Amino acid sequence: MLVTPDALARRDGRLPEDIDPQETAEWLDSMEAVIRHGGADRAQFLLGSLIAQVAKSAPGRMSVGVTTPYVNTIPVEEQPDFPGDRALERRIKSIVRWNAMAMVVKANKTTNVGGHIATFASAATLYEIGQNHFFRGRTEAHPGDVVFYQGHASPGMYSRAFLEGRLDEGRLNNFRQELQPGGGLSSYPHPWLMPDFWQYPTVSMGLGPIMSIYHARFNRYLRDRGLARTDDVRIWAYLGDGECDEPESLGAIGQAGREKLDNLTWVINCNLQRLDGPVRGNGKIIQELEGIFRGAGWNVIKVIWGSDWDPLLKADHTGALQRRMMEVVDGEYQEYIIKGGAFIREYFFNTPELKALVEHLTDDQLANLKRGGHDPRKVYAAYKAATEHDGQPTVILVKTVKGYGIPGAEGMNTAHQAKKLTVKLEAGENDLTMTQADKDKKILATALKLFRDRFALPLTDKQCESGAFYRPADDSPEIRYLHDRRRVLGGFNPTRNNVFTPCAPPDPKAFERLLGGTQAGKGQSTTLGWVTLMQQVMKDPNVGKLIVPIVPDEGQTFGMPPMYKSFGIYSTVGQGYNPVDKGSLTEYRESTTGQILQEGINEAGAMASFVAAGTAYSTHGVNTIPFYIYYSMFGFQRVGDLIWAAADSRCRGFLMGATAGRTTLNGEGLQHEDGHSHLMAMTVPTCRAYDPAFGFELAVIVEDGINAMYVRGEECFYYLTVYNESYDMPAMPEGVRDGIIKGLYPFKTVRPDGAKHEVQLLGSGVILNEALRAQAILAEKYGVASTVYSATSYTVLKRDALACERFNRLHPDQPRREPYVRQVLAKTNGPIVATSDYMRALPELVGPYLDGRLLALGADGFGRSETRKALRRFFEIDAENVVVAALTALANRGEWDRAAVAQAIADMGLNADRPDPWTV
Ligand SMILES: Cc1ncc(C[n+]2csc(CCOP(=O)(O)OP(=O)(O)O)c2C)c(N)n1
Ligand SMILES: [Mg+2]
Repeated sequence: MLVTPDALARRDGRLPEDIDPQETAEWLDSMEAVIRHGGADRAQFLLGSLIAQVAKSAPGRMSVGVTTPYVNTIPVEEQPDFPGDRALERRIKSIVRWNAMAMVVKANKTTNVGGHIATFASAATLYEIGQNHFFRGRTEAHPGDVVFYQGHASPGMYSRAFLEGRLDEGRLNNFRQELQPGGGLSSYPHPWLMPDFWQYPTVSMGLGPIMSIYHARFNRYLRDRGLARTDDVRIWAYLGDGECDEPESLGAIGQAGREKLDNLTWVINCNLQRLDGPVRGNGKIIQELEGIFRGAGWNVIKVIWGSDWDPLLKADHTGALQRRMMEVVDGEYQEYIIKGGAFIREYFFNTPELKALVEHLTDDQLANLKRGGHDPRKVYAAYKAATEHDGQPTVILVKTVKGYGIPGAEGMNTAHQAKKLTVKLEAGENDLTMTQADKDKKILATALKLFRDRFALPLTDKQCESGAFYRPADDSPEIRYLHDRRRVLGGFNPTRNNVFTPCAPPDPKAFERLLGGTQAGKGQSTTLGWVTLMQQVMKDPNVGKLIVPIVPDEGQTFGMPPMYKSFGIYSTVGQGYNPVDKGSLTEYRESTTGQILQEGINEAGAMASFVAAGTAYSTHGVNTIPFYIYYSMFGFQRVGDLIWAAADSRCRGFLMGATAGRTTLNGEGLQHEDGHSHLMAMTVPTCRAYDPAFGFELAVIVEDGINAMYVRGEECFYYLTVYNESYDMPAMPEGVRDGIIKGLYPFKTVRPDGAKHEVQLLGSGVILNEALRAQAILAEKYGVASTVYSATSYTVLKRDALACERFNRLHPDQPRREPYVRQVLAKTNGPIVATSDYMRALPELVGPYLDGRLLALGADGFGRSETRKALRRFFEIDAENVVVAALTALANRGEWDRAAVAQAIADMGLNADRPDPWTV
């Protein structure tokens, strides 16, 4: 029985319905008989022959095995009529091509800012069909389709926006020169840089694809939870074939298949080339991708051949042409592009039978037999079929030519990097007395004219040679047509909704529970504190339903199961089984209205969900508030590029780095123990990173964070580390709220009677407890007074200090601004010692503002498995090391005797001669 993965996926894992059991039984009986009498090999042969027969009789229609023949999936008979004006659309497309090319060529005449011509050249038809017939714009009634444009194709999008009158010539002149007066155009899609144009960043290969899948899934979530009407919204993603090698590109396609995301369409531009050369020179990328996608439950539509091939395939009675199409590898197909018609006749049509098939065609006609992606009818048919397909996401695999129509670049391995046009000058033109500059000018002018002629652009030689931008008059048929089409489709695309509508603030009551602290002896970890907080905030009348908890298969580690039961895990299909823990308080409850996104072991996917949820304020006008909780080690380090893309997307929300710290997640060892994510968080300009020590700090930061992002409209996101160590949580002291948010506040002062010396101790996260313990030892054993501060955010302290420093530097005649960290510490006495579960470099960020008083300890080096106590001693961040550091710092100021420090090292049980912890 042939059961293809495709058939299985379409039928929820059940076998297709048997509409004629009698006939089935006869077939099965025959096969039984073959196996009995002829053996398994004979059965295998017969099956193979059957498959070949099916493939021939219904090419591309029936999936027997995971791939179909190397022909278009949609047969000519099922191709719909093309609804547009083909001639006009071609003229518009040619103009878009011209301006896109001119923009890059211009930019590189006088600068070295770069740009890409070949990518859009190969994809122009793919985008123009979308623009004239499919991509919906944003209207009052419809949020518009979301299109993840291939990053390197951006000149094409700018060029179209220029024709649409949305960008002027000045902007085009400043492509990749964003700091010029009047503004420029960003190299690639960057919502941060062009907030009312680009919706999502895509240029880091693989991120657009994975984000598009989770965006499509999040649209289902919004619909099923009644938060937004998303049924009619389509997510389009444009990918390069080379891009598919990125693990992020294909890593989540199973999710889209499983969840039947038929609101998702991918268009993979298979120009067979990436940056350096062929994507699969020795194979066939389209066939490889077809198998992968079909296996993952996608609807696959191949657009390989243009209409010129249809009569040839029709005349191919023996299947010889189809076989030849299949046996030629991509490397050879590339050669045909550059070698011309005679070569194609000789080497592709390489048998008398094949040669006979094309004897009526000239060499030029052979060279012009188009690939499917340059044929609007074929592309339109594929898009239409994709948008009408139910129950599966669709991938359209389109064969094109990289650098299509670009003189000197078409089909060449160098096409990707081409920034100008080249041609070989004719003998007569190649005058030996010409200077190189004149020669270059001549080459460019000749190439531009070739481009003009190929695409029949109405440009004079003079316009052409100067590479001038071209826009027909507003009342020209081209511009009128283009506007009519976009009007029908609802408006322009891409456009980003840059209007943020604030929501009502959460009731402060939701945060109160954590402010009171825990009962003595009944400690709590900050991670569990977060779970407690979530359970309150998710019931808040204003923001409760907007909270989107996201977790990648670590919920049990973080104590989340009670949330599974009360809020449910979102599933597009609900729960078709009884969970084994049914009825318990921690029941694994899946539901179509569940609020939690449980992503499986998939930090990249979870991050993509975070982006979808954290940008819904823009895409859908819904202020969903994602809280993505994960092992802190597997965040910035593992999916840092997605976090960067989230920031670029102007994403809001909370990243919760759980089981944080190099010594606190004590048993898990080197790969799990995070002592540096805070340094990485600081590198993301819109990320506000906090390392709270107590439940009340967490509550204050989360409340202020929600208000900052969703009520006051600040464009940022938060990173909070939470730990899995339980200890008594104090109640919030008076007057510390502001300090918690600004990154530093004094928590406790101890001044023993007659104290002559004083130190300031900074602690963060759980390691604040070590600072407190050191404070007690310093007071009791050494008579030293101290104040312990909770340093909740070195990032926030640093950014404030940088802003003050910059202001002071540039405004020498105005009153100096004092960084907040100085406002708190400058007037205090004695040295400042900092300790945390993070690297020394973190507290040292504020060192320059503390008059040389800071001595930072930290967990530098690889983690390892041990008890917390042993690890904190190992990394020299525990109370005893803080004590010695404080006495050393006093000795450095001449306030303590060095011999007494040596004694303290012995008293504290420290080994002075062990190697640096970061070297072992
Ligand atoms: C993560 C990442 N790695 C490398 C690059 C550099 N890069 C930009 S485009 C490109 C080749 C793209 O080839 P393909 O995906 O086939 O797109 P095409 O231009 O052929 O349509 C590469 C390697 C990148 N942008 N992102
Ligand atoms: Mg490519």
